[in-house]
Amino acid sequence: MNPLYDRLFGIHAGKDTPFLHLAGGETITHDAFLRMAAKLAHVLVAQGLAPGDRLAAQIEKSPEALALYAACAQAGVVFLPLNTAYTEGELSYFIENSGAKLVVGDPGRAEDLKTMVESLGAALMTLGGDGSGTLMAEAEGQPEAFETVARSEDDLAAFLYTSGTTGRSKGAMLSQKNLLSNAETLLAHWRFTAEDVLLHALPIFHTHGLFVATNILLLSGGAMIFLPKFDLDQMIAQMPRATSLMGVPTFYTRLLGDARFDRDLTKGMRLFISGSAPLLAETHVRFEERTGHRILERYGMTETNMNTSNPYDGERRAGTVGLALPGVEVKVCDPETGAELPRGEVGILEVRGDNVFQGYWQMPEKTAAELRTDGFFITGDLATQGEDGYVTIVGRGKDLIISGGFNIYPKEIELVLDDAPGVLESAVIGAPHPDFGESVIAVVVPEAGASPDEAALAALCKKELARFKHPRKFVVLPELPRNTMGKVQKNVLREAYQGAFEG
Ligand code: MLC
Ligand code: AMP
Repeated sequence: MNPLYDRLFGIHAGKDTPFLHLAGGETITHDAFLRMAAKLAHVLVAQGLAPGDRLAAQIEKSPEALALYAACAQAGVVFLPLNTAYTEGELSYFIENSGAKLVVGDPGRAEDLKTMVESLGAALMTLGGDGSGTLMAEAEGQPEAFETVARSEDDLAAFLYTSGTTGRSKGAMLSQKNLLSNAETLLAHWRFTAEDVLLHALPIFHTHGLFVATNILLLSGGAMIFLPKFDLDQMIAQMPRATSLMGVPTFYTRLLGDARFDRDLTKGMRLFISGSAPLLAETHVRFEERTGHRILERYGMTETNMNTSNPYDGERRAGTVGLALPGVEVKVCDPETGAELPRGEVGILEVRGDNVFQGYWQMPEKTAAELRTDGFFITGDLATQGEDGYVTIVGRGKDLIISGGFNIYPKEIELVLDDAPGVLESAVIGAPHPDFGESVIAVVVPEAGASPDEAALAALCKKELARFKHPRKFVVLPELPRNTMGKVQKNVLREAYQGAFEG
């Protein structure tokens, strides 16, 4: 028995129904997908991977990349997908920290990665967005069936790294039960069936695109229009073939920015879901005016999968993230004492359920700081819950910027800038951005007599940090605003620069 593989994948063996529709017109059936995954599972075993070993993948989105996820499930290997934007330095941390035995990277970066990967005791294979590279070459002669490795619901299925306020990324350990329970809840809640065709334009290295979108469609037996990334023209072209879309708010503001996106184009759609970042109430309203559809907003995290959702049938209330999902408990607590607050008061949201992760890999102190012994996870999000149960996220208790659905922890950028020549200290903040929701501003204080060069700071960020984390604006100040305790007042900076990306 291997619940994750059996329930998501194995049930489709022999089915010649469509699973993936590709932009070029090709369709991959459920059965063909499983046969590809089985071949890959043989490759993993041939590489010496045993159940519980980690496989790190930094690869472009493709059917083969998704089949690698299925292969890991079938072989009992822990899947660790990584953002394709990560630099070599960022990547080496994840490989070392996770103890990954096999790394699958892009063929174009193989030369650069090989030495680093091997020095960390791992092996490197390659997979390109077009299926090129050593992984599929090795899979070529392998059998199309693989004896599924027995696993239990409590075994780990995936690691997803999430950054933290100290700047060190933590590997969130997700069990089979975490993934399956949430997928089953969401399938029922959002009424997915084998008739559904999901327009899939999210990356598959995060919770949203991999677990929320893919796992639900696998469970339902439906199909996905599998686009390599969000491309406005492709979205418009493919929408008439789809029944549903899951996206970050940037998807919806970009669609609304195009006059072709209207009631007629969306008439075959039954559901638009938004999450990963706050959807402006204004976007919700404009969307309904334009299309007649009300976006269904939900709220989740890497550590917890999905926690709350607006209802399918009831009121989808703009500006809220809806109600606790069945099987998930939520409460709003005092940040200092942890005591539950009365309804309507603002506090830190805590959540509990089968969806909540198993802890951070080899970081017991960080796990203890965020995951209570009674099972409640401290999300770090500031929220209120109304008498009727609707939850509204009103801010963040954690120093976090969310740009286009990607999380950016200011500390990581500050650590890079503070090391730059001529920089005394820095403070990184987020400011509203019309396309990405929020974007990054770096406030830099020079050392006495120094005048740091913006181009040099930008170049340093480029070397050290993934593109989406790069500050889009630098500000030089003689000193940072501080309170009487000496703590940097980021709220003062946020207020001062809140219009930086407007107009
Ligand atoms: C790309 N860039 C970004 C960016 N995405 N910069 C900041 N923030 C982002 N999110 C960079 C590009 O590298 C490019 O650099 C420049 O910005 C402009 O790129 P673009 O072509 O406009 O961007 P695009 O490739 O279209 O990507 C935008 C996007 C994408 C919003 C479609 O970022 C995306 O798919 N985001 C989804 C993220 C996601 O899945 N989050 C879920 C996390 S799970 P240059 O050098 O060309 O200027 C989670 C839990 C939950 O949060 O609840 O779901
Ligand atoms: P991640 O660590 O990438 O999983 O991001 C999780 C964070 O995204 C949460 O802690 C929230 O701050 C934010 N988030 C996710 N969904 C929503 C939403 N619908 N509204 C507001 N914030 C959200």
